[in-house]
Amino acid sequence: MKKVCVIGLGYIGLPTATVLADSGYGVVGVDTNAAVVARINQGKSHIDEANLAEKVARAIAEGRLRAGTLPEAADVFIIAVPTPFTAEKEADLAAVRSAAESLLPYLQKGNLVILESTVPPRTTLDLLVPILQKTGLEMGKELRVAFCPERVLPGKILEELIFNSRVVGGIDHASAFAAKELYASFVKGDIYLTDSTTAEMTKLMENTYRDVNIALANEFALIAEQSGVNVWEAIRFANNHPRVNIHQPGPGVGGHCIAVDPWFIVEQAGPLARLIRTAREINDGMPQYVVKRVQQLLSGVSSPRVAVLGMTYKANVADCRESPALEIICLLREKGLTVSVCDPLTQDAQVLPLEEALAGADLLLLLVGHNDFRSLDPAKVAQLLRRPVVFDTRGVLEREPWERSGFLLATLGEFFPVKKERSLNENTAAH
Ligand code: SAJ
Repeated sequence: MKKVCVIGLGYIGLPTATVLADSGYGVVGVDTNAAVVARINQGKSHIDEANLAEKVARAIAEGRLRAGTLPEAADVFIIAVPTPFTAEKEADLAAVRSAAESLLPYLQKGNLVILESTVPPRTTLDLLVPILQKTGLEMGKELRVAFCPERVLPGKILEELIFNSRVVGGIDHASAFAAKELYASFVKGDIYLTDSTTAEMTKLMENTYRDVNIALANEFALIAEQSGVNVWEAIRFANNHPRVNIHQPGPGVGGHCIAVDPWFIVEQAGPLARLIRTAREINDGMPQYVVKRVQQLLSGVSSPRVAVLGMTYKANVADCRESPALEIICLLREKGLTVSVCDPLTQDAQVLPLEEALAGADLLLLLVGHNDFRSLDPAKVAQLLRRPVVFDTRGVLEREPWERSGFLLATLGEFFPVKKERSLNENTAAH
């Protein structure tokens, strides 16, 4: 049985360690956070991901997985540590650097080191390999080195780790083949071999493609508002074209991937990455736009209260990292508005039960399209709010039932006649 050491037990590392343990490997998971290590050794998962907790519990109980704060000698080492970006939008590779350094005392001839963290192109060759060369082992020949990006969707990680195809980039053929052998033991999707830099770029291109297309959808939404078009309807019709896939507008792009990875290309390519940079700026501008529309909808209301539905970075996940909802909540409070938040999927301290969050609010602001919010009863909501106004930034609320309950339903990307706002405020005065 081969032994694998997984460095970094976060959203990718822990599921990967668990899937490897389920595939017959002896797995040692390593994390600098001692509390995380202790929790995993108790058979618990600190990551909120479908089916992960029970898999961790079983792998620990059966002795196929254990966690520690230091690496151990093994056949394969996988580095899956965070690679955030700095305030200057440059890749922060400190965790990759220290993870690689931590392996040096344990590396032996014939080992394989795989980097899975998303990194700028050439990081494997220019940062990882020089560190590993301190072992004195000949790179490629004596120590195999590869870059293999993950492409799993949070909420479906364990399924996609197995069924998605993978790109494996070796620093040489032997490294690529060695990495393919590891992934072939659990991946049911296709495995494509290439060099490490192409694999690094492939990952960044996947997420940049998505960010640019989300920016296109957001730009369509702003244009639709000006031109009397319902952007959601137009996107649905356009996407009936066999070769069109317009994405969904929204209040901004969150998560630690799509909002981050394109900057790694911009960092490397500079002035060549004009569209990529502009797309980032469009998406990062959406929170401000939403706040401006909220202020319009609340014009004339004294000491306005906003009830926010959703603070996670996307629908039906519990993760709030880089969530545009958090930025919008902050911006609204900075402008002196009272903001209450409801989100059934996160335990954040500021989250209130639905009724409490809605009580007395002048505007209901839907920022995340959780399933729970799609099935809200407009009549019940109307009884809780002070003004029957809802701003849907995800295009998930059905217009007819909300308007039948007396609501003014404003939707991002739909034409919203200013006169309607005035008439509503006149109504409110009498309300
Ligand atoms: N979003 C929109 N409109 C859309 C799609 C998404 O506004 O049409 C927003 C979401 O609300 C969210 C953000 O973009 O705030 C990112 O959401 P996402 O659905 O792109 O998902 P992530 O970031 O959880 O996962 C992405 C995936 N990449 C691609 O789909 C190309 C996933 O496969 C990657 O593995 C992951 O990034 C990653 O770890 O890189």
